[in-house]
Amino acid sequence: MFESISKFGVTRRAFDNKICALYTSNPRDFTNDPYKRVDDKAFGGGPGMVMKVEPLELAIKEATSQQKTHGVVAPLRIYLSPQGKVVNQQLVNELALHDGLIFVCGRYEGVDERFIERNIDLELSIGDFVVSGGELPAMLLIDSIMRQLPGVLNDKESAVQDSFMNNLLDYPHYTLPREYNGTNVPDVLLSGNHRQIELWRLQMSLWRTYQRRPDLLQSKNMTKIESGLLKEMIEKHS
Ligand code: 9WO
Repeated sequence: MFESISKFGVTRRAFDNKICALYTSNPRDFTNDPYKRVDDKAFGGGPGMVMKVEPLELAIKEATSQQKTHGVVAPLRIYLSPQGKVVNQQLVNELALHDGLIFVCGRYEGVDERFIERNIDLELSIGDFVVSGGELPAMLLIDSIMRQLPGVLNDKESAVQDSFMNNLLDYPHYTLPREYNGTNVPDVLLSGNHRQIELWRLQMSLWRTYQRRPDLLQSKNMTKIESGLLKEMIEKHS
């Protein structure tokens, strides 16, 4: 599964340029029974199986020593689960400052709680929904974190990233053809007036955020220009 981020796109470029490295450890390689069991029935009964402590602990120990060989003394150990703190861009930016991260990806109904208590620094969720395992949430998080590492995005890509990261939703985008099925591209985008285009894009970001994610605006200190642009849109639509 993890090859999908090491073999394509921006993340592949980062790995190829050795900006960061990705290693995987499989708990099944650390089992000591003939059936290589990583899970067992839940005490107390109920549906689903629970991942055993020991294979996970041996796997995280191997991952920790792997990081030590690269000079990472104390990697931050993250467990992905619906019970974790929901991730946002600010937390992604903070995680990108760590020398090394270990992502523990559960399966089945979850992992033995004693493993989490003994080995996990941070339990994280990517949203209030359940998927089949922690791998896809981990890859999503790794992608978002890697985009914050110096040298991963080129100037154009990071400009887009920065504009989106000012706690506003993105503005609408258009490309050829100019006219499609009777619908046109907004005139301002064809004007060549870069200042007007910049203001229009900011106003669209503010208006979209106001309409779709007013919660984001709560935590944003708007400038006089931003407040004026939003006020103009609210009055226009009221
Ligand atoms: C499976 C299951 C089966 C029967 C009854 C209850 C059950 N709960 C689960 C379950 O929550 N499985 C999780 C699968 C256990 C931890 C790893 N898995 C997971 C992680 N699903 N969704 C996530 C996840 C991680 C981060 N952000 C959002 C979701």
